[in-house]
Amino acid sequence: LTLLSDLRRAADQHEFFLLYQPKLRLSDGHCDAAEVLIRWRHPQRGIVPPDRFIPFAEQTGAIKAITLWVLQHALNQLASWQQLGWQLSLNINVSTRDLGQPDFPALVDNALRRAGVAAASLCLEVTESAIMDDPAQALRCLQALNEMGVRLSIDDFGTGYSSLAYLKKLPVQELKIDRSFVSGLDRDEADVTIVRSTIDLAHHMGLAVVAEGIETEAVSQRLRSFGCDQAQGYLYSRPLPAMEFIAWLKQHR
Ligand code: G
Ligand code: G
Ligand code: MN
Ligand code: NA
Repeated sequence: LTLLSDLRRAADQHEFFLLYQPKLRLSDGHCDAAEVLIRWRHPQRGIVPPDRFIPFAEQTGAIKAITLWVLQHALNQLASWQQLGWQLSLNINVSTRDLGQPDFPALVDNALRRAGVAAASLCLEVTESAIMDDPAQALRCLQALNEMGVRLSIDDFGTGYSSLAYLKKLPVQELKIDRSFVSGLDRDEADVTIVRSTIDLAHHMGLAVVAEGIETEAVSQRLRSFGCDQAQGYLYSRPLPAMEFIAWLKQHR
């Protein structure tokens, strides 16, 4: 339970840091985006992964400050990369609580302005379960963000229970296929069926498709043959600190 007070202090004490995982175009490997992933360097516990503290932060309301911290730091980082000539955009994960907050679009707008970053350089990832927690509120929130020009992505697609009726109404541009369907693509025919139908569904709805959790060349090749647009995974790169991400980009291009 001390984790809660620790969590409240973490942002002030500079215990959070961000990693960036490259997101590539599958057809030619071009990379112009990354997903931002938070880590917590706890003075006693060591590196605490987000699975361990994000759900907890959601329950206690600490998530609000964390999301704000992530937005500010990631967008400042993006602004300096763009000033150096890197044409990049970032994907940032938002939580259920964030979507339920009526002033969330205004917070995002404020963070973009303060950093001097165009809304189109930001893509927010929202899970299906966050949307289904309060679909009407999520829709209002996503509509406001969409009107600002922020791009929107459905994360962990296939693991929640969002109905296609909702998906149809949402102003999203991207769908991320959960890695639980991706990892077995080279051997599991059920996964093949699910992934191919998801790609077809997304394309028919005008959405770009990202596959996450790609660890082997065989999986990458299958996804390319299915027409998947973008890819993330350890095959290309693990999530990296900012400096290493830029070093990776230089090597990669
Ligand atoms: O990077 P990793 O696999 O440890 O991430 C685990 C989970 O934590 C993922 O579901 C990811 O979406 C979530 N996550 C990572 N960074 C953030 C963040 O900055 N904010 C929120 N809300 N979730 C995050
Ligand atoms: O839920 P979300 O998609 O935001 O979670 C992304 C998480 O997946 C991050 O914690 C990241 O560290 C992890 N991840 C990224 N690439 C791979 C991969 O190739 N394999 C596995 N097992 N995890 C990955
Ligand atoms: Mn994500
Ligand atoms: Na995911």
